[in-house]
Amino acid sequence: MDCLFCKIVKGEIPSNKVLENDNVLVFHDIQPAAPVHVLIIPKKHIASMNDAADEDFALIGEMHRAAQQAAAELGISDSGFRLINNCGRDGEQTVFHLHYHLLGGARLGALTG
Ligand code: IU
Repeated sequence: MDCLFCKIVKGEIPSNKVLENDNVLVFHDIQPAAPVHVLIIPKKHIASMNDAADEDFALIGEMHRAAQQAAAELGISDSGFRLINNCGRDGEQTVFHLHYHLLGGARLGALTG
């Protein structure tokens, strides 16, 4: 399968890792949109949040735990952060391997449409 994030999981494409366990990988986004901007991905290929099946939601819980751990590791727990999933066309998803963006390190402004 020609999936960029699967290649990162397999180590075929390098990434700047923040943390990794059996099921989840966290690495720095190549085009940061905030002082801290990392991506939380499952090692299992799931194309988008729309494609998550019932059995995937424990894994999605693990992604949230990894986001909390990465925030602590990166020193933004106390100041706060934003955790975002872009899904599909209107969500402006560009990489079709499920991921959360963890953004912080500055005041991010209110969400607008
Ligand atoms: P999106 O939610 O699918 O739009 O986010 C994809 C992100 O993947 C985006 O922020 C890119 O900068 C990021 N990214 C990356 O970190 N490394 C890459 O090689 C590529 C995209 I292509």
